[in-house]
Amino acid sequence: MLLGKIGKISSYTETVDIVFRHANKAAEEEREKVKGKLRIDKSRGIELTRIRTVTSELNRIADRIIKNFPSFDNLNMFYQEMLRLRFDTEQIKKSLGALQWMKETVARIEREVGRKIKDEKSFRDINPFRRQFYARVDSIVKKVASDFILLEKVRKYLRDMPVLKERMFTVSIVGFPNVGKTTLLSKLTGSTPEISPIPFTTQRLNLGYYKKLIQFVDTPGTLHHFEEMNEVEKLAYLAMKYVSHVIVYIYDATEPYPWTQQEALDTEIKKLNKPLIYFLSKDDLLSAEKIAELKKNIKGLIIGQEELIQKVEELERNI
Ligand SMILES: Nc1nc2c(ncn2[C@@H]2O[C@H](COP(=O)(O)OP(=O)(O)O)[C@@H](O)[C@H]2O)c(=O)[nH]1
Ligand SMILES: [Mg+2]
Repeated sequence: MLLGKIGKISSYTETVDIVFRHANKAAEEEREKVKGKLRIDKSRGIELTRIRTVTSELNRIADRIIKNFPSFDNLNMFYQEMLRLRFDTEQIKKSLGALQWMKETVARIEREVGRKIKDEKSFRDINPFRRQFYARVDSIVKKVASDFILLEKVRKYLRDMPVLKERMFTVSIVGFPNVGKTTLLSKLTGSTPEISPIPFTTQRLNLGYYKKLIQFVDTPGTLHHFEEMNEVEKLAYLAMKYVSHVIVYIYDATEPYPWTQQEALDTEIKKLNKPLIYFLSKDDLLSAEKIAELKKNIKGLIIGQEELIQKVEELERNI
């Protein structure tokens, strides 16, 4: 879980409305309590309650956001990079800092105005202090209007993110399109892979779980140029780079893509320096001679999913 429990982050105008409404309600309750007191004491009590309520409500709103947002530097690189696909992460930090500034500034002004209200001798002069306070609070919250908007966008993005279990032993299934990656994932992890929706795209990142112990990630696309990948491909690539412990590279000798290209992609994948397992798909379509020849050429080539899962479990125990 990346985000703690934060509901929708309201806009500047909504926030000011909510806060002032709470303050007015608290002031009405206070009005009941101060009945029978001197006019100046009544006025002081009511207005102090009002400005304190504004401050505490803004505190509550800011803290709920600040405390529940993930701390980026502690996030797994997968999530850091994933956020960078959409957002300027430095700006997110600044926006969280802006909320901290907002709450501290309002608290300071509340102390300042509170002192004036306490010192004021004429009840007629108390209301203007409150009006001043409201105007200043409004302009402070307005200064962080764009921060509220950004943080709400980030919140929605994080809420809809695929829940990769970044601490689980993870295997990425990689290879050219149509070599049989998704089929293999389904066979290894049950017929319907657990599917996570990606916001704003129609495509999905396929995740599958073997005995609740091993997470498999299906990697769509050809993984050639990061900039040219669509968002799902990028996520799959980032999962392979930052979350996977092992990569299963699929060779398909029926050649939906030319063999030389499959070898070239293999060379690229090797650069990630992760334990690499070679798997031959569609062996049912190949002659025994062809399979023997491939086994000779590709060291450790695995044929059949039973042998594959054995190998993965062995690595899971040893890594
Ligand atoms: N005969 C045979 N066909 C397979 C095998 N694995 C996948 N296919 C077929 O190859 C095509 C592409 O498979 P798919 O899993 O979608 O490939 P992906 O694009 O790598 O995910 C589909 O028509 C599958 O039915 C296999 O082991 N044997
Ligand atoms: Mg597929």
